[in-house]
Amino acid sequence: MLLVLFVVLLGPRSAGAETGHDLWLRYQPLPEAVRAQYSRAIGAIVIPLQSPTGDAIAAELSRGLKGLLGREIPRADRIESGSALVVATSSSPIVAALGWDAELRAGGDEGFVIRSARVSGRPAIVVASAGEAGALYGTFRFLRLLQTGEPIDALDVADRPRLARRLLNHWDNLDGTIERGYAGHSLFWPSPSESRIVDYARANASIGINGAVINSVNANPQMLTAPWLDKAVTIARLLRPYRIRVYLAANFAAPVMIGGLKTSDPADAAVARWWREKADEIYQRIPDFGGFVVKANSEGQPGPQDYGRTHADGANLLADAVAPHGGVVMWRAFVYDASVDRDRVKRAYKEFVPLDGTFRANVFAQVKNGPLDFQPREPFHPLFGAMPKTPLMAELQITQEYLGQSTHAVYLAPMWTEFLNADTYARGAGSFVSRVVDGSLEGKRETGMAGVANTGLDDNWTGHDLAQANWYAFGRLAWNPSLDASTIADEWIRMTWSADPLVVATVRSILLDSREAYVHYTMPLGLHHLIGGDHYAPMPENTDPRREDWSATTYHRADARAIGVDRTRQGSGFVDQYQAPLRERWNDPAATPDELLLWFHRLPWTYRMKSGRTLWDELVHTYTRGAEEARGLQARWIGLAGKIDDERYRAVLARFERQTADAAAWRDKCLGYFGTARAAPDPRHLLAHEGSR
Ligand code: GCW
Repeated sequence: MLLVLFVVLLGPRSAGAETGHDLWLRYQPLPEAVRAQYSRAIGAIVIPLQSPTGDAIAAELSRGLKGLLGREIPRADRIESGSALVVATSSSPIVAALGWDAELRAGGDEGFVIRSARVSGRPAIVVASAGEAGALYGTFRFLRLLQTGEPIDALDVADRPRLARRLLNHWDNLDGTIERGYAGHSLFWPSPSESRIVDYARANASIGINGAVINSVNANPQMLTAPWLDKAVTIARLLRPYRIRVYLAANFAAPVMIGGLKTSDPADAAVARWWREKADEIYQRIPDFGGFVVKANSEGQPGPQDYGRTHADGANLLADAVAPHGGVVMWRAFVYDASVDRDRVKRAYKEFVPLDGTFRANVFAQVKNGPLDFQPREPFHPLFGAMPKTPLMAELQITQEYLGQSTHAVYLAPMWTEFLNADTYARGAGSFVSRVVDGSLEGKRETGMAGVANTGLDDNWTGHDLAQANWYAFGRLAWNPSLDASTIADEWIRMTWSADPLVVATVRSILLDSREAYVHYTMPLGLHHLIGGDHYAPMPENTDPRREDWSATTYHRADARAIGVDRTRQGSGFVDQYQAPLRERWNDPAATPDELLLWFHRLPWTYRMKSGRTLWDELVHTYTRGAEEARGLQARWIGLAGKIDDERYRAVLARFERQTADAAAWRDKCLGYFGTARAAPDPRHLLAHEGSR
């Protein structure tokens, strides 16, 4: 095990204003003693790779080492004197001579080793991989070791990604706006911001992201026309050296909307031909194109059901078009057609489980972590473990649509690890979501995770400086879904803020407590969707005239007697979409954990909680506690004054001020509303709920 060297940067950094642009790749000078030690070990750099990725590796090392060590490290063709850093693939004679071939082959093109070794009789640190992608990832890992002050004298690191496709999904519209984006306009549209895209690629490569869907799933069909594909070609060219493939969101009605056909029916031969030719055209321009993501028959988007066909018919149509080129289709399971079931959270399972086994091999079902929609807390989506024959790509949301957007500090890794570590019991105890996603549960090779990006053209990329941690954490978990939230936080803090133990401990505690605090002051005890159209402010009274399932009242049903949704066998029966013993556990309020209580149960205000309090008192207690916790996060941040750069300190403080005020507003609004519902029933209100049960 490596011992962490304590690298204490004394005081805030003085040179240059901190915009947050550099993310976790700041490469600030290390303390003198550490610098001297590292410099001795890295006398020269040898990179026998003549390729765009080799150039990217060289550029990153030069930038990183110059920043961290304060000097240029010379590039050499071979090791002549002193000690060197070698970054190479199996095809290099240096690596061949080391005899690591079998091991590197087993690690695959994206795996790597970083090892202290002797090359030509001289000491060296060798970053080696079977492929260039692995050499790139190994380089960033090596830089991280330096950034976080690890000793490098007896290195023996080997790693490889557990998931094959690690993607960002950008909900970027072609006019440059971003759906649910809170950090400025798109990096890609209406025209690619080239230098930003290179920095974006560097940041992604540093955490192992290897694909990007560059347009919104609410897909503009124009994306598939020549002028927009030309721009995609440019974007692909910028991302390629960093081993990031471009994927596109496709509009299912494209054959009609841009192809001049009369139908988009998947059973129509002309439609199939149109998609094949479209795929051929895309691959001709973007040979490493990854494939399509499709949102079909969901929230008004067109899809195969418009023609009486199934989701599988639709997915297979596109899958056949990209299959000859090695592409995939990610068919989203975010469907909630009201005619399928009264309870929205049951609908995707009812539509997709019967289709298991009918999708082509290159189709993923892309499934959100929870069955509703990226709420602050949901049980895991019951599709995980329920479609053993279909690769499932987990979709997480990095952008904080329902979690305070770019105003509230909410570190999402604890929420994601809660999801990944959930036991589906699909093949008995230990059938964790992470094992569904990494393919090990069902022996699947097609694996992946998609994160809805929180990036935009804001200087600091993510609006809130602390939201950069969510981008970072997503990449790390897509690489290894077993990592824990605290380890990821530590890495990120050391690289992004400071290695000062006080800063690390304080920021870590803020991050780790933030999500639960958010749940407490917004939607505690399993409450969900207490919002209106902005998905930000509390709106428990929201009754959306367009759709019952867009209302808040549908999801809490508070009246004089009770609150919550009955999803037990007496209610909507949603519990039975889970395996035993979860279905029994969640069918029984006494066995259901407090955090999910009102998700599964409708309970009287006088219900006795595990704490001994009544349900109403517990709600008051939790909202009050949440608002205090928000103030506490702010107070901890204030303790960092003078310890970190002023620019980011102030920018984050301003957001904490708003967060604290918002948390109090959530508490007051929700307790006021529920208190009124409890005290003074509105008969119309009651009737509406009876009717919807
Ligand atoms: O969370 C909801 C969002 C929509 C989004 C949709 C989806 C892209 O409010 O903005 O549309 O989910 O995931 O398709």
